[in-house]
Amino acid sequence: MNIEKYDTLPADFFFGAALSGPQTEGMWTAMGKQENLWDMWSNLDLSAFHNRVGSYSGNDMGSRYSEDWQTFASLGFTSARTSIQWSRLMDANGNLNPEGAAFYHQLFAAARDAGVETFVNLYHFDMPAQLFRRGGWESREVVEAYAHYAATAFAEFGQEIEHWFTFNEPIVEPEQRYEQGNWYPFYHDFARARTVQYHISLAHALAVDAFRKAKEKGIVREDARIGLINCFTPPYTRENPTEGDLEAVRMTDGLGNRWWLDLVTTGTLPHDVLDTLAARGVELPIRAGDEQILAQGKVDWLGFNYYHPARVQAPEHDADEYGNPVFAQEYVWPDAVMNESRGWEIYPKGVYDFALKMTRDYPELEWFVSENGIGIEEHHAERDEEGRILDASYRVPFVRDHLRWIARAISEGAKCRGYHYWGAIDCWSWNNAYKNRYGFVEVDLNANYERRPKESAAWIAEVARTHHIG
Ligand code: BGP
Repeated sequence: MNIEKYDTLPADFFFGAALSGPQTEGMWTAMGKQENLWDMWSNLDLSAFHNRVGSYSGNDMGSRYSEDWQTFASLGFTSARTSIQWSRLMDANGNLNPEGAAFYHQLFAAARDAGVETFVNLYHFDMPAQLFRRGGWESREVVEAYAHYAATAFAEFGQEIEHWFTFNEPIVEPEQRYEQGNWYPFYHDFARARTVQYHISLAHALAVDAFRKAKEKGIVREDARIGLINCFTPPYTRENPTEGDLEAVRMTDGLGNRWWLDLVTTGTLPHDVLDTLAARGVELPIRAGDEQILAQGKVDWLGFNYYHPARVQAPEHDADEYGNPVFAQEYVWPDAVMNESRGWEIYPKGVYDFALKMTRDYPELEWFVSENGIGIEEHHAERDEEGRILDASYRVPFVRDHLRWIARAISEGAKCRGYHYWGAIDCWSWNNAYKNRYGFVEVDLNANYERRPKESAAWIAEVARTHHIG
């Protein structure tokens, strides 16, 4: 496959950065911010975080945002997506926190001054702690609270922001917190995870509904659009698969990908997945009227975060040690190229395969690559005489290969409009904290978060300006 010949992206293709409030802002108790789940976990057990760097730090963007927006502009980026922190915008009574609102007005204004458009996401794994104590995403009351928060954000920033997103990666909290027990509160409960997934779907749809109503009333701009962002994993299995392998692909794809794609294009959830869940005794908390709520979930466009594929096969056991149903197990592909720092497979063709799947199955859907990037341990990184991190040997091929496959997908009809790089300036990565660095720009934790371009920065700036994938 001669992928090198796909070396140009369309003139109107946009480049930008992806980031989130909890991973960048810091200032975790300032401006009336309430505790969120990350602060709560950091307070409970700092040793769970790499080098004991808890949620408090962000990457100091809260005080350096003017500099950071200018840095994005200097990389040739015309947009950047961050998130509003629910725990900063709203107070403990569910009312607007004016100090939090003022912070975001300043943040967005500084982006405009730098010539960067802010895309705003409303939720990035950051449940306010007091709402978690009241049931979190397992509770309808919290779903309603989210819808109220979303409507408040539309009212406050509706004239400033054109691009809105309800959720980042809504599949991640069900998996990490409720099913796989990796993140606080460490549950291993498949059924609770699906309840959370279902409630987040309702919350998404209620927020879209609030957005449409706000638009009708002129509360949000006429040109405003709303979308959802998810980490879609193109699913693969072994060559010459058994029926069981194909079934593993169906459910992996169904729960992680089609669930959200169907929701945002048709306002429904995939019937085959719901049927299989019911057949395995997994009950969703469905109430009368929910169908009408979900029907509001259709979006204007979609964000596709792409890091790695899913390689699965038929499971050896159909239940795990906790009694949860198991639909698939990992298939170790012998040819896989791994990012050893993160434990994720590097497979640039996956973005193309999934793009063509969307083009085929959801032909009207417009989308962009809303996150992609490579996080490498740079603790002992090689540096040049000026102290610049020499990262081009791995970061450039990673981004270049993904961009080429995107260019090819576009040439075959994919409605992909742009590319946002994750963590363009190094940031805090949840419990990995600063272990793996994604940035074109280094954040020096030993020098008060000082920023310094890495070797790859000049390369991406050139690509973003010329649209030539050199
Ligand atoms: C995505 C999240 C981001 C970001 C990124 C990199 O799943 O949306 O918040 O963190 O992955 O992953 P990590 O930070 O775990 O290395």
